[in-house]
Amino acid sequence: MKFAIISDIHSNLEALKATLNDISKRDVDKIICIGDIIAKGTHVKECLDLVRQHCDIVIQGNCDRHFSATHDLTDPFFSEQEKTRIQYNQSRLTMEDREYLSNLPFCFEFYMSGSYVRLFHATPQRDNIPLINLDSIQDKYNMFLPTEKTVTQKIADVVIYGHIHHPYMDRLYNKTLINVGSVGNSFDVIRNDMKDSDILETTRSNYLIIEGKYGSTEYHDDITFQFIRVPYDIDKELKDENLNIEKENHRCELIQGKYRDMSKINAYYTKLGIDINKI
Ligand SMILES: [Mn+2]
Repeated sequence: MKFAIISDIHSNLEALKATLNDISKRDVDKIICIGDIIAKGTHVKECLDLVRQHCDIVIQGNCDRHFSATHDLTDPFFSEQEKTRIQYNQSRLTMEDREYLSNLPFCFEFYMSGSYVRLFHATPQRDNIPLINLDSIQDKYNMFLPTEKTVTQKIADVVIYGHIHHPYMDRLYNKTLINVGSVGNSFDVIRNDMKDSDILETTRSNYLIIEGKYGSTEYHDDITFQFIRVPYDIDKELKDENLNIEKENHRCELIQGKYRDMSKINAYYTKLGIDINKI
């Protein structure tokens, strides 16, 4: 069995089409989306429709939950920018779309070639955490532990998640931690003009293929993890940008691979005693 795992499409239609086209050439049995179909980009409804058409399993991301929910926009908690983001996304969706997004599951789990694999959007506790990639060993270990939101109370052997928008694989305590990266909003937070490579090393679409014996609790068969990067037409995606109220931030992320709110990232690392501009 071969599963393609996609995440963080963020209303980027060209990226999603290029990714689905690449998947279609690889003899994949199922496509699993692990969240954040909408928000940020222009093509909200188009991306949701394509995901619903092509994906066999869809997990809820923080943006799917937040932008499909009904909010009291007179609450001073919402900034003008946040109100506009919510209104833009909801203006592109039907009530049925919003119900679909708000009822998506939190987690999906299965055995594959002996390994217990758990998929969720960000962490087993919640779908939203700061965008970090220098977590402590303890933070990483916690990613494998069950919570009241996981399907079973097993400790996972393999965890596959999204949310941070850049792919990586790590190993600890015989376990494997994988981030699939983002289809439509790939960026890196560790940046330095003197050290950075070509930006296309970052800004292409990212997804993962996992292949092995589905449902098998025995270590008799091989298991494969394959990271794939797909180029897509960024200029074409940005052509309809006049519709999008977040266009400056959005262009910066898609073209330069830079997260829109670096002050949030800087504040997070400062608390850990790390000056992100000096690493
Ligand atoms: Mn996201």
